[in-house]
Amino acid sequence: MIKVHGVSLSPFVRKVLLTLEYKGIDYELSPVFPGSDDPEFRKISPLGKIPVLEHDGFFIADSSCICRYLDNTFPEKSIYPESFQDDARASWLEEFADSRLVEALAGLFRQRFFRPKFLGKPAEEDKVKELLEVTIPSALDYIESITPNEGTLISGGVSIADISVVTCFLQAQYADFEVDGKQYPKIKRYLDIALDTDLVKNRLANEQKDLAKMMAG
Ligand SMILES: N[C@@H](CCC(=O)N[C@@H](CS)C(=O)NCC(=O)O)C(=O)O
Repeated sequence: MIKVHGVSLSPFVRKVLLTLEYKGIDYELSPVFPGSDDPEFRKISPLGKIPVLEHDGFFIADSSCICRYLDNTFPEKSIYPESFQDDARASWLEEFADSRLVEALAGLFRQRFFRPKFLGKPAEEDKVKELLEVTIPSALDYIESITPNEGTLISGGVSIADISVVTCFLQAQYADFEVDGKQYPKIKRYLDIALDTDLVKNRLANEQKDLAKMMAG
């Protein structure tokens, strides 16, 4: 049995859920909030971060470690390219997404969605300005430069690079962020296709249900 400890509104949890759903693996989501100091959670997540994967009594933290473990354990529909160079490039884009793109797009989510909805505080406008004028353009300039005119980020099919990058843009949707197609035509084309897949549409529909539950209780 597979259990994911975390909440689906986290970009890193979403990355794992998209991987499971893409590969058609059944799982259960066990809600744990980021930074939980529950001692049982700290045993399985020494850094206190979500997600953590549980598989038949085996526990592993960190979305990158989890996705690699899942792909090794369930090799059907692999999300890691076969060639060593493509695999390295996919891992690099995963790393860029998990660091710089998360900082930019989840940063906006935090300001415009998380603070007002969950903390009852307004966005910090100086931070929003910095995100919109500096952090996000710098991250998107790079993503635009590596996005192909057609197909997936690494040619040959969906990879961990696509899953990691797309989860960040989904995060930004909660902050009403839209990619400017004039400035970033390749990202726009790529996202229009990704967002129209059943994989992404079903994920977002499930997030809405999770969000409604969270807001209710
Ligand atoms: N490198 C980790 C990062 C996970 C992460 O930063 N998760 C955030 C939630 S989006 C978290 O749990 N933060 C709580 C904290 O840092 O205390 C991964 O890929 O899983």
